[in-house]
Amino acid sequence: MAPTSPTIFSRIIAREIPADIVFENDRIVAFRDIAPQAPVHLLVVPRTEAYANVVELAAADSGLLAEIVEVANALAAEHCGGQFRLIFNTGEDAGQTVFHVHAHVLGGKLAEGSLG
Ligand code: D5M
Repeated sequence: MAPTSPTIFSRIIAREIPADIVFENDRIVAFRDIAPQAPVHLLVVPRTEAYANVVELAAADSGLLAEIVEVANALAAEHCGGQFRLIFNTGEDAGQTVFHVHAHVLGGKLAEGSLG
């Protein structure tokens, strides 16, 4: 599927669509996933929609990628005791549905049948 602009995440960041936002700063916004796959399931998203996936982000702005990891770690400390799974689905066949790079932060006891 071709990426669309603005992405649904840009619309959340612009407050055009409601979301349960748990963190924001000038570069990053984090909110609860609408379809949680674990007791804690947060999405950490850069405000920019310039990068469709983590490979593009890493190539262009590794500092922003590092900030996403830092925010994920801080949110995991706050929401699920500091232990978490960090997932960047990359490509449609890998399950990516929103082509605006985002990290899934999964914590708590994982659902039966999930990876791991
Ligand atoms: O992950 C995209 C994720 O985005 C998926 O887990 C659902 C979530 N999503 C989609 N729409 C919303 C809204 N409106 N609020 C919160 N979460 C949402 P991917 O890795 O692309 O499959």
